[in-house]
Amino acid sequence: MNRTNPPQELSSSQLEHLAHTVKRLARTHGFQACGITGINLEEAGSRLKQWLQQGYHGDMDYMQRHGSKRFRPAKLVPGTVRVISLRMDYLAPKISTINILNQPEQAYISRYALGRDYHKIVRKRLAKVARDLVQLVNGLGYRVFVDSAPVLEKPLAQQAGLGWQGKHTLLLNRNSGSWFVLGEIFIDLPLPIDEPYNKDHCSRCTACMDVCPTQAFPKPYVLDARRCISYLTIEYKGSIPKALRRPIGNRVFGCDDCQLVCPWNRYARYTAEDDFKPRHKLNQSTLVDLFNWTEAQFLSRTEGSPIRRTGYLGWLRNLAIGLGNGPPDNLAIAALQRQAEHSNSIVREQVQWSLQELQQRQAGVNPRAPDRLLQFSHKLKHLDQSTDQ
Ligand code: B12
Ligand code: SF4
Ligand code: SF4
Repeated sequence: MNRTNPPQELSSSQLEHLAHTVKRLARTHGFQACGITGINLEEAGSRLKQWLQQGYHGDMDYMQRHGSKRFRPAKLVPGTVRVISLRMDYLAPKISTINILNQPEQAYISRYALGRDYHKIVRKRLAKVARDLVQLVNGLGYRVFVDSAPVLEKPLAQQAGLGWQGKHTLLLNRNSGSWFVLGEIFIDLPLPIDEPYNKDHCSRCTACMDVCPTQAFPKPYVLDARRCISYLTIEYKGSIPKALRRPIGNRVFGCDDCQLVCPWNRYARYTAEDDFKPRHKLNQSTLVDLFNWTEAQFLSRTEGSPIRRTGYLGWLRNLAIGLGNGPPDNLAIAALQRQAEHSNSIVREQVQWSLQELQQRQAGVNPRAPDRLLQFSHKLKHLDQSTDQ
């Protein structure tokens, strides 16, 4: 915990006033919502343990590495008594989604990853809120987090009143959907806590589960990450299982389908942050264009971007899958052929699989699998109105 001076004794009315000030500071520094909660996460902790026991985390060893620290904030940061949970919206205005997913030669990059890395944006703002708070509370102990440590961010946000965890497991809100990221400030000051959000407005809807291209939900509210395209294209370093390659379609970094179909995202608001706006035309590039990037181009064009996480080899692997799922045109085949002898065995095998898919498709043997999202197209027309395409 960051601390400069001995802690200060405060009356309950001073604490009440400070809680209001925290929310004002959050807005001033670009957050759209902010709530304060305690540190009891035992119920979410036992669900986390069940999830890990099922092996749903796949190769994400970091999800189990820290034991109970993930659901006991005071074990992670001794002295913590409250967590301030904050939300920042990231959806950039005027960018196509469904149009891109429906054009198999285009690359679909999940909406959070088109611009600057949210970890960097949010961390900086959290630090500003905390610094302003320290000016008001002499001796405040605090730590800021944004997906940067073992923290159960969604249950904390639910307890702080920011929304509920939907059947797709993301946190969402009736007035603002789910296109946002979360961050936290752990503090050692007993500020008054907010009401948890105990309602669940999913009701009988199952759109997110029905649309999921890889059928990654074994049951409502539970995700088997090993089948999720986000895990496969971002976190997973190995060879993507053959059975999941066709459903991935042209999603080359992350996936948004479960959010795209969610009715509550009709109420989502666009971000005001320029940093979330697409860089290097990542919202309107073809698979061939991106696959042709050299490693040096990849490194320079993904500087400060979340896409760095997949690495150049992961990038090639993912784009090769997209190409294998696309139209069998000469440009795509030539681009794949140039990498057919790649020194990395995972990329090489993937390229060969994709070439085979395209050759079969050229011969009319292997039509492109229809996307589940098509079944929802009539409901999603609003998404691409007044966009760049
Ligand atoms: C690991 C991880 C992933 C993994 C696993 C996702 C998952 N659902 O766990 C993968 C790589 C697949 C992933 C994907 C994505 N992620 Co992610 N991810 C995380 C991370 C690091 C940890 C999440 C976690 O704790 N998982 C563990 C399991 C146990 O948690 P859970 O699914 O929430 O499980 C709960 C439910 O199953 C619930 N439950 C079980 N049974 C029942 C029954 C009922 C009735 C109820 C109510 C609940 C319930 O209890 C469990 C424990 O709370 C967080 C950051 C963080 N530190 O928290 C970001 C985070 C969740 N990811 C985020 C984002 C944006 C994404 C993507 C949208 C990115 C993309 N576009 O590709 C996708 C969305 C996929 C999806 N549908 O979840 C954001 C979500 C923001 C939001 N609005 O909620 C977070 C919070 C990062 C951030 N700082 O903003 N992610
Ligand atoms: S992100 Fe995509 S693959 Fe993952 S659960 Fe949502 S719809 Fe399924
Ligand atoms: S799509 Fe339906 S079930 Fe899924 S999170 Fe949204 S409201 Fe809930």
